[in-house]
Amino acid sequence: MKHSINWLVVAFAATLSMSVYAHSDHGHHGHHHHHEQKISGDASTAPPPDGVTVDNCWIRLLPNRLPSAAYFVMNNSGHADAALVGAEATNFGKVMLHTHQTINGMATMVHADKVIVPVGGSFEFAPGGHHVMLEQPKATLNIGHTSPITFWFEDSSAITTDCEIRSPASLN
Ligand SMILES: [Cu+2]
Repeated sequence: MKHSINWLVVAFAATLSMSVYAHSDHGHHGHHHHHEQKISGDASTAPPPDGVTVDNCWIRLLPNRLPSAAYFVMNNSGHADAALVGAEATNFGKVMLHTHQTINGMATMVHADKVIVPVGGSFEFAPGGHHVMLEQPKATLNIGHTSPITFWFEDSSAITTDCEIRSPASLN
């Protein structure tokens, strides 16, 4: 009996990881080295988003090529809601908008397809919630230095912000 119970656990875990994977892969374009998000165009020529600023951006840098995460507050003083659909970073090979979700009682990270920054309001990416997941570092990053992140919006506008690199123990 113990054997069959173990199989149940394995099957359950497999189902979970598949559903998480399916969710996180939504909108992805396969495993190109490009970004798995609805990013289009060249950030250096893209227009800036109307009235959107990114404030207090920082990166919690983890050692040993573990995924790092970026946090910030996005403010929208423009004329319409802003729809953030992706991010990219020159110093990381893989960048994704993530949030935390509890699926069948298990806290997990899932890809966030779109984040609305309401007009006249703001949206905070913070530890425990939304974050920009930064994987596959391409350079040696040093605490106290900055690293740029480009944020892409649904209307193909983009904004690039320097984010301060902080230690793994940082909470804000
Ligand atoms: Cu994540």
